[in-house]
This record gives sequence, C-alpha cells and structure tokens, in this order.
Amino acid sequence: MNSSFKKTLHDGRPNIGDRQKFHQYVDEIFDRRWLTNRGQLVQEFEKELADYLGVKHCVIMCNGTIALEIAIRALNLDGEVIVPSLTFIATAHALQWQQIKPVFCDIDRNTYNIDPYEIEKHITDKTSAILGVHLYSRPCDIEALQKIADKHGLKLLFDAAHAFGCSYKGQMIGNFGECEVFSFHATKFFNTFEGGAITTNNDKLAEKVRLMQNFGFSGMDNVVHVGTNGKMSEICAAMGLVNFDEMDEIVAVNKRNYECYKMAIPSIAGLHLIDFDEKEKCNWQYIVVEVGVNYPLSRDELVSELHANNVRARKYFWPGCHRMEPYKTLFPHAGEMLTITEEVVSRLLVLPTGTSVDETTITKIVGLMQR
Ligand code: T4K
Repeated sequence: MNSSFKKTLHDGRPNIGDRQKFHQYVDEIFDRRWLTNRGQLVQEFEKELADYLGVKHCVIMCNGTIALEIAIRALNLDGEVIVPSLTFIATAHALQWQQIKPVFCDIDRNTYNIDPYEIEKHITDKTSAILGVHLYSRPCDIEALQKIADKHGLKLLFDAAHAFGCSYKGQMIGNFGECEVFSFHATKFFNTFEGGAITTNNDKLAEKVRLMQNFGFSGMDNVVHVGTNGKMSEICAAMGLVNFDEMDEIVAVNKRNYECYKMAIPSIAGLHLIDFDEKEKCNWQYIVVEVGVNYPLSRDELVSELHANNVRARKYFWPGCHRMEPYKTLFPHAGEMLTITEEVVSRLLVLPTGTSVDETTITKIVGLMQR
C-alpha cells in the first residue's frame, strides 16, 4: 500500500451539492430576514419531497430522532413497542425517552431486517405497535408486518432513516404504515446538515404532527396541543434543496461505487457483500460486508487493519441496542431471544462510499481485505 493512500483518511464524507446555489439561497434568506418557523424554503422543500415520494404529507423536522419521538407520541403509542435491536440507538431511545418499553425482536438472517416470524412471540396485552427499521437501504417485509399489525390491532410505523430514495414493490418508501420517519443527517446520502421528516397519507396524523412540531401552536397566541420544537431552519432547507437537485448524480455515484466493490468482494473467500433488488429504486448507500467463519480474520481484526490504513470502516450497529445502556441493565436477558442479531453484530462492517470515494480508492480498500 503506498504511503499517500495511508496518509489520507478514507471515509464516507457528506455529499455536498452546488455551493453557488447554496450561497444564493443564503443571500435570499438574509434578504428576507426569515430564518426559521416554516419559512419559504422549508415549504418549498416539503412540497418537493412530498411530490418525489408520491405521499400526501411530508412534514420536515429538525432531525430524525425528534421526528421519531413526535411520530410515536402523535400515534398515542404506550406500553411496549416491538423493534429490532440491530439499528441505530436513536430508534430505541425515541421510545424509552417517552417511557415506552422497546421490546427487542430478532432479525431475518438474509435481510438483517426485523423478522416477521419472530414478532408474535413478543406480543403482550401491553403491546401498542411495531416499529420496523428499513436497515441499510433495504425495506422490511412490509406486507408481512402489516398483516401481523392488523391481526393484533397494532399500529405499524417505520424508521426509514436509511431508505430515503428506495422503493418497495414499486412504491416509494414514505408511504407505508401509519407513517414513516426519515433522517437527513450529514452522514446520510441525502443531507440537510441536520434534518428529518415524517411522511404519511393520513390527514389527521399530519395535522397533529405539524402542531406538535411547533409547540402546539395553531395560529398566533393559540396553543391547542402539547408540543415541542421540531422545526427545520431555512439554512437546512437550503441545503436540502441544493442536494435534492443533485440526488440522481449522488445515487449514480453510489451505484458505481457499490458495483466497484461488487466486482472484487464476492471473490474473496469468507466475505459476503449485501445485495439489493435491482427491480426497486435504491440509494445504494450502504456497503455492508459480513465476515464469515472461513475468512482468516475476525470482523474486529479486519476493521483494525482497515483503520490502521486510514480506512474508516464502521461496525454499525455493534453491539446491538440491547447491549447498550439503559437497555442492557433493564433487560439483561433480551439477548436470549436475539440469536441471529447476536451472531451478525460481530460479523458486519460498513465500508466508505459517497461522492468523496472514487474507484481507485475502492480498489485499494478491497486490496486491503484480500488474503
Ligand atoms: N434511525 C436510524 C436507523 C439512524 O441510522 C439514525 C441516524 C437515526 C434514526 C436518527 O436520525 P438523526 O437524529 O441522526 O437525524 C451517525 C449519525 O449521527 C446518525 O445520524 C446516524 N443515524 C448514525 C448511523 O451515524 P456517528 O456517531 O456514527 O457519526 P460520526 O460523527 O462518527 O460520523 C460518521 C463519519 O462521518 C465519521 O467518520 C466522520 C464523518 N463525518 C461526519 C460528520 C457529521 C464527516 O466527514 N463530516 C460530518 O459533518 O452517528
């Protein structure tokens, strides 16, 4: 490995759209002196996203975590909610934050998404909902989850933080369950610095979510609901509009990068690269590799080796929410029902992609993985 490769940090840096356009938006924001509270750019951005997703309502938020919390509260969830443990900690925290017990459910061995066949084992008279996560750009088995939710009178909602720009059976993610929640954090392929959204086809829910996002205000001086501050600022909406214009190019780069990894990784004995359904729309953002037993290094050894060469591979989402606080103390036996989760969390790693990563870099990264 040449030393200049080793000296540079190889990381999935944020995608940044046209700077000039962004600066123009900033000037407009300053000229209008309208910085936040549902300004012109937020409204424009909401409309663009709703049209793109083909959904009736898109309520843009300050980040994905607050959006999750608002969605959970707007749906009146309580008691227990069934959720995968293999997800970012925010999914579980959004429940626990509101005194709702996250009940961790195992995942499907092939998709790493919540396993519909495991869900019924966890349903009690306290269960109010299923919170699915479309992990690593791959939608959950939505039909199966909806069937179980309907059978037991449970609400179904989705953490779609990884699945903006993806489709399920030809329909864009954002249209399923009671509502879906996106994150537009800097580390997501489509970012607004910080940001998120709740999307729904339910008019009443959308109205409630809008109220809750703005302290419950319905017009000036009139508070009609309990609420919080979940608003997005104009500057974040400007970033969203700029990046939205370049989304197709960003996705094309992601796809090229995925294909570049795919040319080499499958031929390395013991490494398995996740695949995506070519018939569906995908953001191609997650280059997830499972390290098998026949690979000469463990996942942790391989990650250390990559880090030693300045390649920022991540162990998302090790060790699983159930092994982090407060859950590991609250539910010390949760792992007993999470056999697959426990197995795969120590095998998965995520490699860098995005517009800051080129084919030469990928060839070198893969070279480090060859044994
Ligand atoms: N649900 C799911 C399934 C999620 O994945 C997330 C967020 C949420 C819900 C909650 O949505 P938000 O409330 O965040 O909107 C990151 C992000 O903070 C988090 O948004 C994301 N998931 C999670 C998967 O990853 P870290 O702690 O891994 O980020 P950090 O600081 O290590 O950054 C990752 C890499 O990106 C670093 O190597 C440095 C680089 N980076 C990062 C930032 C912020 C940059 O180059 N520039 C930057 O500006 O959590």
